[in-house]
Amino acid sequence: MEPNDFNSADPVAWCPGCGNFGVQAALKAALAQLGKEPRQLLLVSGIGQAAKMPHYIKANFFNGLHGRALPAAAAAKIANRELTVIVTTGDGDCYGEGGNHFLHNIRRNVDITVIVHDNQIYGLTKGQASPTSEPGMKTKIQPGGVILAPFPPLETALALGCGFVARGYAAEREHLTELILAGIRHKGFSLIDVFQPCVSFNKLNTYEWYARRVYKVGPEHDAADKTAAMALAAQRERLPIGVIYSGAKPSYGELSGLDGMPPLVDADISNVDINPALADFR
Ligand SMILES: Cc1ncc(C[n+]2csc(CCOP(=O)(O)OP(=O)(O)O)c2C)c(N)n1
Ligand code: SF4
Ligand SMILES: [Mg+2]
Repeated sequence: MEPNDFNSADPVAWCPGCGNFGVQAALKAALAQLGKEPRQLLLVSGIGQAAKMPHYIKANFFNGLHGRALPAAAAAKIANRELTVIVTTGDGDCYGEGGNHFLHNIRRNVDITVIVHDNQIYGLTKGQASPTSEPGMKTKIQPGGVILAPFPPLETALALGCGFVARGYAAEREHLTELILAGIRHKGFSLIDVFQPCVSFNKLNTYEWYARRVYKVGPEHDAADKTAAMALAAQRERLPIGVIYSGAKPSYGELSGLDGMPPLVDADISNVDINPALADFR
């Protein structure tokens, strides 16, 4: 497969220069290397600029409510574990409006890959602070600057026992491609938080801002060492990108016994009569 095999016919409505283009290119390259057909993939999203991604990639997709991508993705994977299920979501969508789903789907550990386009702002709604906005950043809604400490996605995921925690940068496409592939190949919930400059509304966290801070995690980091992972995730001056943590953990399919059974999508429902159940709702 080639990246262009995943081109969609939909016109792209992102601003020129948006970091989302880098994430899109990395995702298409990763899917090409994975070698699966578009029909074997499911992209799931909620609402936001990041959540438009499934429109711009040729694959099955489900575009649902703001913050609600994760339960839909987990349910689809449980029903049809042959599908490769990938969520493309924003920092607001995943950590704010969908924060509770984020916490409990890490615990649930269904085998899905979650790519968070972390532009540290609400892009679609034109520039309000998001859960990951820097303190002091001024917006139209926060004219005196953000006063809250940011939500720490990597540390939160590690504290909840997430089996794969990574961070990428939209301008480091080949590096991000490798992270996405590693996340897809990990069995269980995998988180890839991606720094994604929003050139129209985030005038603080620009390409130049990230270039001064982002660095690649070197081979000296042992991604199986959770204490070392937590120390990396806690860095605030320099910002590490790479696989922060990777470790085996029983997935939902293994814990529930579903992995040993035929997938729900293949179940024989010819003898199932749902009318009595529906009657309860009349
Ligand atoms: C429940 C709900 N709350 C608020 C909104 C309005 N809304 C739509 S997108 C959005 C913010 C999106 O920000 P983010 O998830 O970071 O995505 P981005 O556009 O930055 O990629 C908001 C607040 C909504 N659609 N539904
Ligand atoms: S508003 Fe920001 S996040 Fe949305 S498309 Fe434009 S640059 Fe990208
Ligand atoms: Mg955002």
